Amino acid sequence: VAPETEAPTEVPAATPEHTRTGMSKASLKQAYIDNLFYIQGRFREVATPHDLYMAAAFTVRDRMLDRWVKSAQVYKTSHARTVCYLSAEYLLGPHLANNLVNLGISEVARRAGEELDLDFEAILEEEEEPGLGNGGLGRLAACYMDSLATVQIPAIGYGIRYEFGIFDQDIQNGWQVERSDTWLRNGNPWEIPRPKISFPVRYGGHTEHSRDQAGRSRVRWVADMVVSGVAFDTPVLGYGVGNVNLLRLWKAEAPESFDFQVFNVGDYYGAVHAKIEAETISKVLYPNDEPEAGKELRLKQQYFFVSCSIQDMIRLHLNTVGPLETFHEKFVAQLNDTHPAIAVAELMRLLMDDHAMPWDAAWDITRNTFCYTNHTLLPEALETWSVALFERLLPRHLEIIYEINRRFLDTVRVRYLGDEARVARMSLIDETGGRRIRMAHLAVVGSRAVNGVAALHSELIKTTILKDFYEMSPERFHNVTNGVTPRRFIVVSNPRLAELITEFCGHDRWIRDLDCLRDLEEHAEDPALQARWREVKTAAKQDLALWLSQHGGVVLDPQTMMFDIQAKRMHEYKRQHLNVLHIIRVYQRLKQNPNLGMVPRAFIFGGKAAPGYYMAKLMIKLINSVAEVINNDPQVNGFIRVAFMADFNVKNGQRLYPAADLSEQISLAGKEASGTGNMKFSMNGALTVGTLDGANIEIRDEVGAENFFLFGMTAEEVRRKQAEGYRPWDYYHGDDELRSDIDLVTSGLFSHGDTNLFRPLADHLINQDPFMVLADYRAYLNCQDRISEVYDRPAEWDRMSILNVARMGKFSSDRSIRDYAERIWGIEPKPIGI
Ligand code: B1H
Repeated sequence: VAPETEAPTEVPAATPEHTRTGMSKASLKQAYIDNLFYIQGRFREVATPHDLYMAAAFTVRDRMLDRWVKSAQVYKTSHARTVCYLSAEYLLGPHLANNLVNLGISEVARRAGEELDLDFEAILEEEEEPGLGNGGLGRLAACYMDSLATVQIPAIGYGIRYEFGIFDQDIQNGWQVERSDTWLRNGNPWEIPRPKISFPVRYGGHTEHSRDQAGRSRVRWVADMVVSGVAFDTPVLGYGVGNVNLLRLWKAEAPESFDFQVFNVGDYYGAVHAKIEAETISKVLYPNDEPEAGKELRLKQQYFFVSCSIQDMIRLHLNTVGPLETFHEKFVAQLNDTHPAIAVAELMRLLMDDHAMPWDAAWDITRNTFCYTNHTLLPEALETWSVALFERLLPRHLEIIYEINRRFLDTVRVRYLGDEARVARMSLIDETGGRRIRMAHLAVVGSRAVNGVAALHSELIKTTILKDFYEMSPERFHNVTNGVTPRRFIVVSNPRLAELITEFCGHDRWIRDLDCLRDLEEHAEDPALQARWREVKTAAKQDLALWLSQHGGVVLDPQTMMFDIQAKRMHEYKRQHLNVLHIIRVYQRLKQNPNLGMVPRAFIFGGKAAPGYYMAKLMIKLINSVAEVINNDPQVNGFIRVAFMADFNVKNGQRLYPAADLSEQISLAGKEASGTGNMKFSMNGALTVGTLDGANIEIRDEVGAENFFLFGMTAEEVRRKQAEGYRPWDYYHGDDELRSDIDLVTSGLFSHGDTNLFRPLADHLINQDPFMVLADYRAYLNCQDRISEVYDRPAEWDRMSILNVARMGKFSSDRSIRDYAERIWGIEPKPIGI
C-alpha cells in the first residue's frame, strides 16, 4: 500500500475526511490527537498508558472501517459467494501491530508517534490480547481469517464472544496457578456492538407434531428457555488489499421480554436469576484442549453460537439473494472440528420447521452447505454427547438426528447387505454403554467434504476413525495442510528478519506470496547474508533474554547459548517430559565431567495445562524444579540453563519464535494432527528436532531431510509396537542412562528431598508410558548430540537455517486458504481495490 504523499507542513490539510482517514504522517498525528480527546476525553498531560493505546487503536480502526464499508457493499451487491467459518475458538492475539502492517502504515505510524513523543512499543504492549481459544485450533482460525481477507475471499468468521478467554497462567512455587482473563475490563476498541443484530436461541421443552392444511407434517418446538444472541463485529483486514471481512462473535443476553414476563408475576429474583443464567452461556471459554465430558453448559455454548450464526446466514440470504433453495450456492460453511457440528441439525430444523421446506430439499441444501475439518485422532478428544442430555436440552434436534441416522443407515444397509456390525460402527448413535451421539459422524454425514489438517493425519483418518465412511465415499475425503500467517508470525513478530529478507530478496512480495522466499536460497552460503542472519537471530535472543530476566528472573546468555525451545500446550502426547529427560542426561554428564566441552544451551519451555489435567500440571512442576536445581548449580549453569516462560499466549509466542535456534516438535508419531508452532519456529529460522508426525513430515520434505533433525519411530512402527505389546519396563531396565535419569526424577534432588512428588510421573512412564517416551529416548539423545555438533559449526547451521526459511512457502495460511477455496469450497476471490 503506498501511503499518500507526505504533507510537508505540520498542520494537516483540514478537510475532516482527510484527517479522519488519511494515511499521511500529518493525518495520523491529527487523528490520534482527536481520538485521544474526543473518544477518550483526554489530553496528553493527563492521559494514561491505556488512553494512549485506545487513541492509537481508534486511529487505526477508522482507517479499516473505510475499507470495510466498500467490501460490504461490493460483496452485497454482487451476491458474492461467501465462506462462513464456524469455530468455537479464535485465538486472535493483539490487533494493533497486525492491523498497522496490513494497512501498510507501520513505518509512517511509528514516525508519527515519534513526533508526538509517544513510546510506540509501550503502546503496543498495552493491548490485552483476545485469547478466545486454547491453542492450535483457535489460532488456526485466526490465521485463516487473516488469509481469507488477504486472498480476497468474502468470509464471515462466526464464534463466541467469551467474556473470559483462556486463563492467564502464573507460576507459583513451580506450579501452574490459573487467573481469570479479564480482557474486556478496559473496553475493546476493535469490536462494534450490533444490538440490532440479535437472535433468539431456545433450549429445552418438548415438540408438538401436527399436519398443516396441505397435509404436510409440521413440528413445533415449545422450548422452556430462551436467550438472545447479540452480534459483536470485528473487522478483519487483508494485507495490502481493500478486502475487509467480518468476524462476528455472539454474546448471550437475557431477552428483555423474558425478563418482564417473570417480573410481571412478581418474581423479581427469578427474573434476575434468568438473566444471569442467560449471560452465563458466553461467560467463559472451556480451557481444555479436549472436550469437557458431559458438561451441559458446553453444549449450550455450541448450540448458542451455531444457532445465531445459521439464523444470521438465513437472514442475509433472504435480504440479498432471496429464495432459500439457493442457500448453498450463496454460502459454504466450514465446521472447525465437531464443536459446531450441531449446525447440521439446526439448518435442517430452520429450513423445515420455520421455512416449511420438505425433508429432501432441506437435506440437499444442508449437505451441500457444510464441510468438516477434523483436528484430532485422539480417542478422548472425539466428541460425544449423551442422548439423555440432548433430549433435555435440544429435543427437536435429537428427533432430526434420529431421522438423519435412520435414512443414512438405510443407505449403509443397502450398500453392505447383512453387515450389521458396520451399521453399528457407522451409526450416529453409539449404543455401547450409555447411548451417545457421535458428533464426528454427524459432521461427516451432514457434510459435502471432510478434511484432515496434514498429509499423514488425513491418511490416518481414512484408515482409523473414519475408515467406514471413507470406504463408502472416498471422493469426499481431502487433505488441507495447515498454515500460519507470515504477517503476524514474521513481519509483526520479527521485523529485523523481515527487513533482512526483503533486502536479500530485493522485494517484499514474499509477504503476500511466501513462495518468493525461495529467492533466499541462492544466498544460503553467502557469508554476507550468514553474518547478518546471525546478527538478527542474536538480537532476537537478546530481546527474549532481557524479557525473561525481567519476568521471572532467569538469566540466559544469548551470545553463547543455543536457544532450544518447546512452546505448546502441555500434554503427555507432546512429550515435554522427553525433553526434560534429555536435560537431566546433559546435567548428569556435566556433573560427571565438569570439563566436558559442550555447546551451552538454554532450554526454554512455555505452555498451559488444562486446569484438571494432573499429569500436565506435574510436568510443569517438574520443569520448574529441574530449572531451580540447574540454574543454581554453579558447576553447570554456565553451560545449561532452564527457563519456563509463564503464560504462553500469542503475545508471548511472538517473543519466542524469533529467538529460537532449535524448535522441539517431539510428539509421538501419529498423535499430533498437524502442529502449527512447528511452522512458526521454522519460518523464523529455527531448525527442528522432530518426529515424523503431523506437518513435521511435510516441513522436512520441503526444507530437505539434511536440514531437519529427525528421530524416533514412525506412526507405522508405533502401531506395530503397540500391537505387539509395548513394555516400557524393558527399556527402563535395558538402558542404564535412562534408568538413572528417571531415578534422578524421583530421588528427591529436584523436590527438596521429597521422593513422592514426581513418583506418579515416573511410575506412569515405567509402567504404562502410553506415548512411548522410553521407546524414543535413545534416538532422541543421539539426535540431540548430532545437533550440538552441527551448532558448533556456525556456517553450516546458518546455511541450514536460511534454507529452512527459504523453503517455508508452503506453510503460509494463504496457501491453505487457496487450497480450501479451490478444492473444497469452489469459491473465487472477489478483489476489492484500495
Ligand atoms: C487440535 C483440538 C481441540 N485438535 C477439543 N483438537 C477442544 C479439541 O475445547 N475443546 O474441546 C479444543 C481443541 N485442537 C489441534 O488443532 C491439533 O492438536 C494440532 O495438531 C493442530 O495443529 C491444530 C490445528 O489444526
